[in-house]
Amino acid sequence: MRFGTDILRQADTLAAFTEEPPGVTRTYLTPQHRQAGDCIAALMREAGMDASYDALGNVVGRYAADRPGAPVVMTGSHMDSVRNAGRYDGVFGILTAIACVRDLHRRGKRLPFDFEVVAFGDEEGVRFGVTLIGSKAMGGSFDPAWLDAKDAAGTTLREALVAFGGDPDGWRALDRRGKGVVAYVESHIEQGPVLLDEGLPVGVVTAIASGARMRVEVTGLAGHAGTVPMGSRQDALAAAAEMVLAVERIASAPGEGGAALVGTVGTIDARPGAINVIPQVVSFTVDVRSGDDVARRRATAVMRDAFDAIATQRRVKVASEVFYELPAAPCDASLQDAPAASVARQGLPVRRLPSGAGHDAMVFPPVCPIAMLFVRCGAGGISHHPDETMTAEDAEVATSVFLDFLETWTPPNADDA
Ligand code: HGY
Ligand code: MN
Ligand code: MN
Repeated sequence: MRFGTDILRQADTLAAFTEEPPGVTRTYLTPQHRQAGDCIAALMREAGMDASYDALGNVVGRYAADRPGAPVVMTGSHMDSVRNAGRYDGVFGILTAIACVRDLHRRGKRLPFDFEVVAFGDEEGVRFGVTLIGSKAMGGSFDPAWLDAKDAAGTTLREALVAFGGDPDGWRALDRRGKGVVAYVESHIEQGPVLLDEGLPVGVVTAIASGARMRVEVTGLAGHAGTVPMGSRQDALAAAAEMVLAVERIASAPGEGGAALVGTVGTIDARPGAINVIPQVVSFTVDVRSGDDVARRRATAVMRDAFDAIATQRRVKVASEVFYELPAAPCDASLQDAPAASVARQGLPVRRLPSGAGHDAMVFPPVCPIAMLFVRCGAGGISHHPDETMTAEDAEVATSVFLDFLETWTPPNADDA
């Protein structure tokens, strides 16, 4: 195998850079971020690329074109993870691209474009609650207010960037709009069961689902668990529990125009957090997705109305804030056709499918057309879980497809950029 075995071995190496062994937890601007970034930069250099960290801790590898003044094609994915993650989410998109460059370099081949591979430092948003930090800076949507976001220890993003050796004010220079980038194409594990169920190793993404994230805080009244009668309680956790079920109920029904929805309460915290005290303040988060922006916005509004009604009925207070919202990102139809043709040249059926997961690609439309390639996940398609898995054979196929795309696609006139 030219690529697959090496890619999985490299993913195993990166998985060891974790804050919470034996699982994979690698968050932004941590020592583990540095370990993974250094390892990826070394792989890039060994493959024949220049590689360096940018101001925000992304690792950027460049494989120069066969001519000066060539347009730029970008790819990449994220090197950070969720808590207790799998080892291929994000990482596969970085390693498959480096494998392509290594093969080109070995053959002494250059492309008609500068090829940039980016290992983004923060896509998941676990540490500071802000997601897609590196890709948003490159896509022109970085918000400097994020520099004051704090992690659980009270460290601001600005402080963490300085400690990491980054430059909190360097985000402006990362904006790639109008800088000759003509395509962004990302490879990623599917993180779902579609390709697995249909017996296909790869797929071509049609669009990336829109997402919104809410913070909700419910305030009731603490009291003695043994003496406060049930009928007179203002139990913040019981109210929050009813709100969590409302999220599930609303997201389970078809959205506006029948659009599919998903809704998740991933974190919840009850205070004061004693076994014999009625909870007074409960905070939880809601993640709402749909391929349709209108349906997602409508469902979010219906959820917030439900929270208000439940709070009134239970004599507690509720405050909800949408702190993150990203529109659905359609992949560029003509650009998509190029990797699709590469799939067909491998003798495989071309399966086009949407992505329910968010990806760095979704913030690049202001820079250039985007396309994505999916590779099959095993174990029922599970992801964001240690059981996330893929095979070396599928890594081989996906990398061969990506390499074929790189060697056959001719960028539009650079003036279009
Ligand atoms: O949440 C997502 O869809 C991605 O894993 N950040
Ligand atoms: Mn993820
Ligand atoms: Mn991902």
